[in-house]
Amino acid sequence: LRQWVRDYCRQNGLLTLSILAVITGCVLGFLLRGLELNNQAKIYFSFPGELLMRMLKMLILPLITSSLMSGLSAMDTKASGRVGLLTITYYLWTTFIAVIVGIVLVTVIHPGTGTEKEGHKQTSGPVMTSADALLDLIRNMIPANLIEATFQQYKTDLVPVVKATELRQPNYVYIMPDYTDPKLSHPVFLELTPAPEIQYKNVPGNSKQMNVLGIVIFSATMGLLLGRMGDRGTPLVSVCQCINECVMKIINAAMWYFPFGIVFLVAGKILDMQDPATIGEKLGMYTITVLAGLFVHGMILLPLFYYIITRKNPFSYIRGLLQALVIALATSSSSATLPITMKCLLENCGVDRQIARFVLPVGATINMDGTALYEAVAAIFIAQVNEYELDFGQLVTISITATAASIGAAGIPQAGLVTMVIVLTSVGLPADDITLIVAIDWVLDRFRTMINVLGDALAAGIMAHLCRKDFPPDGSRRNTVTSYN
Ligand code: DAS
Repeated sequence: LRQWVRDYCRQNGLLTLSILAVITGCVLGFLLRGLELNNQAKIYFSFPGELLMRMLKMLILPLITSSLMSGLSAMDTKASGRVGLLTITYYLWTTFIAVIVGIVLVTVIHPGTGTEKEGHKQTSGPVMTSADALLDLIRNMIPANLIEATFQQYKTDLVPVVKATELRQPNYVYIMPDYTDPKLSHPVFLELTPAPEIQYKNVPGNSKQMNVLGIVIFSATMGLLLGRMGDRGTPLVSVCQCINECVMKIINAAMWYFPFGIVFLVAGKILDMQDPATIGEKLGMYTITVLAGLFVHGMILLPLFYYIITRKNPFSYIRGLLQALVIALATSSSSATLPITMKCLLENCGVDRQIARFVLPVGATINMDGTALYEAVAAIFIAQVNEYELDFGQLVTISITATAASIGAAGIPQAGLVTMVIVLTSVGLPADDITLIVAIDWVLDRFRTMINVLGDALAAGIMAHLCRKDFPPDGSRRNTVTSYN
């Protein structure tokens, strides 16, 4: 019995503690809601959870840049081209499938029927087409200033939960105070003029959300070029290898703090949420539609694609990812979960290191199946509440802009809510109506983040299988430029 307990704790101890931490956080949050803590008490209470988020976010950039540069530089040109093309194609395909699942479900269930709009004044939303959304996406693939983009990525951790103000002024959005940040203990009005070429009105900082995309593209390009430089690139590749290994060691050291941080992270969010009763009667069917779509896509379609391609049991693979899925649920940030996802893939799922180092950072940035599905469902739900019949062309527009908006969403809490404005305005729906779904978003955000992480991880398993000839499990590399493992 003592040996069994020792083995169980070594293999599943952290996962068990993390799951118990989520449950404890929920119970504690609901118990403390009755005490009606003031803002100051909430800030102190959320402090351990904020530390957990900062630990994870601190690792995002060094992990993404070092993984991509060391991963791609170790691939030969043909292999990296094949992996890159297969990965991007797979990501776009699964994201589009997720959107179709969402559209079918929200059209069949029709959750918007009977949901009234209280106290809403319609404002003339900005007219923005799918082309605008796609242009904004492409624009942000090339950040004008890489250093600024890096710091902007950090700045967007205070993701604006957009709430249309009585001001109804263009370019102003009301940022709900984020209790975890003492500087923001009062509402903040932000002027947003993200892209001089196109003045989006009432569209929250989507441009700012997307700069991680530019960093990923820069790092991937550097990795490819380093691979071609042979010995001349060795010093920088070695630096990237060392940074990558240091990041993984920091994760191992920090992981035992996670359960403690998760309790306060989850409880802190529950303390802030609106009355569950009012959310239930107005947004019950909407919540069920989104969760049903996420379940169909994440637990049926994605595992089916994995089985069809690899002929392996997808659920034993998913079992190895549970720690990452729990962190995604607790943090609602796929970027913050990235270090844990990388660790699960390498240690539990046996995915080749070079594949994981390329597929995961790219996936955490552009592959968000859960977000795409959610944005399509939410946009059509809002159209139903407005009794606004969408024609086929508008459904096609929603499927394109939801895919583009999910690609542009950063892997941080409620990024999907922010970029969803692109989808709403592309079919002429008022951006203000986001406030119809804000109340439940913090819950749905956790589940769509889990599906985002699951989609990235399953993609890595599929790419490892499809490219196994280039990356044989014995670690020998066929005609690679450098011999890094
Ligand atoms: N929270 C985002 C993520 O980290 C997803 C979203 O906001 O839609 O993936």
